[in-house]
Amino acid sequence: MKLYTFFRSSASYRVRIALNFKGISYEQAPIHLRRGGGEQLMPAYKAINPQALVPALEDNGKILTQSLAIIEYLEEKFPNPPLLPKDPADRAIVRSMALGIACEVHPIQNLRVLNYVKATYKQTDEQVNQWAQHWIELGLAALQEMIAAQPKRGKFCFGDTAMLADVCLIPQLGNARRYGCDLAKYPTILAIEKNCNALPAFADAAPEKQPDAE
Ligand SMILES: N[C@@H](CCC(=O)N[C@@H](CS)C(=O)NCC(=O)O)C(=O)O
Repeated sequence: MKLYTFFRSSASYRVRIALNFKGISYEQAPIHLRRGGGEQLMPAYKAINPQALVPALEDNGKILTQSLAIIEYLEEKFPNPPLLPKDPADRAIVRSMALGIACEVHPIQNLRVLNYVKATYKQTDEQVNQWAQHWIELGLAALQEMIAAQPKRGKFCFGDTAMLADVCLIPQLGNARRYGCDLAKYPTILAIEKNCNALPAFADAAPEKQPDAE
């Protein structure tokens, strides 16, 4: 498999965790999101992913895009170890936590959205950071409440095994720090982060460990 990725991209980071978690070996094709105005916008990459976003995964000649679609593909093809619980209601809870980050938080603090807000509405870097912080903190607060409220409370977002929600949470925390969020408000989440990063699948997927890290 070949992963089109950028070390600092949190959506790519999700897929790197999932690949490691399932013990799948893969090669990396780095796409630099800033160099030359952004390699994701160049025709060579848009031919791979017309959405001009990383990640994309190439497997057996097929190109897959959108990190959660890719991870669900990996889950179906390589069910063990699982990233979703067995019970349908539990699966829905874990997916809801994951989507709370991937659909509600991440897209509105993404590079192209922040660039647009900054340029079109003449915002300063500080104002743009405040925008990102606002949405990230709203999402993390909601997630922390969801984690605390469910009876299967354990070492991870849902029980004692890392799952899809954790795969989305850990990369989002990197973005939270980059935009200056105060993470001390989320002790449950910080404890989960520690437990996740003790696992090689998570630790090896960290941005600073990637071949294209700067
Ligand atoms: N929903 C997409 C999000 C992908 C995404 O936003 N990727 C970012 C990096 S984390 C990107 O490529 N940004 C490029 C840009 O904003 O121009 C997914 O989960 O794959």
